[in-house]
Amino acid sequence: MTIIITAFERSPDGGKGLARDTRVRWALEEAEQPYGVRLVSMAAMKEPAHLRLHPFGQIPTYEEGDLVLFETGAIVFHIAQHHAGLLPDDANARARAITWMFAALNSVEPPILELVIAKILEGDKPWAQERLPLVKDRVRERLTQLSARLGDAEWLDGAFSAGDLMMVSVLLRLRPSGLLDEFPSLAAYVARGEARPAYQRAFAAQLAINAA
Ligand code: GTB
Repeated sequence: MTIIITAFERSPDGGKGLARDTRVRWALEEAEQPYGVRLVSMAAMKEPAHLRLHPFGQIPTYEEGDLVLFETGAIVFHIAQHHAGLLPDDANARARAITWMFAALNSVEPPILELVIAKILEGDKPWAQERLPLVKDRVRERLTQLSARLGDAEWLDGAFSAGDLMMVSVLLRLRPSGLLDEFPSLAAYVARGEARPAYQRAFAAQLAINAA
């Protein structure tokens, strides 16, 4: 069954791969699943046709026959559950990999999003300069904890999994801030993720649309 995802007609990042369709593309590439992409404008995302797929009027969405999904966590989990390559067979290792997916989305991404909001949406507020260091320190706290757990390992728990895919995707959003470089082991971890052929294909596919 053909898989169709949605992505920005033109991503505001100009092809840096930071929009969330990249993590879905990456999962599909790791799982060796072909997919099509329907590009949507910011206006079309808020129209009834797209709202039927995504209640919050966002990208990405995922369609596979009668199945319609939104939320990248659910989409990547669905792909990982149904195809080899993203979750270990051993039940406990699988549960731990899923735990890392949730950790990426629920414990690491929120402070990173706070930073993005503080810089981009609130940067001109009179209190912004006072708040920014506090927000950055909350990101640093999570990165300190994460790098302590990663240690010298290549991936978070044994072989590369959907947990790493999600964590690397979340950490990539930090790159423009320079904060990632304060944590060399995490910067190297992200670079290992980016070096994977599946990520390279996913990145190139979104770049082809956004750099045109
Ligand atoms: N929790 C949802 C998920 O994980 O799927 C969040 C989905 C989401 O935030 N989608 C964004 C969106 O559709 C695109 S990815 N925004 C439009 C809207 O809400 O109206 C977020 C994003 C946007 C832009 C950049 N960038 O330019 O660097 C990076 C990430």
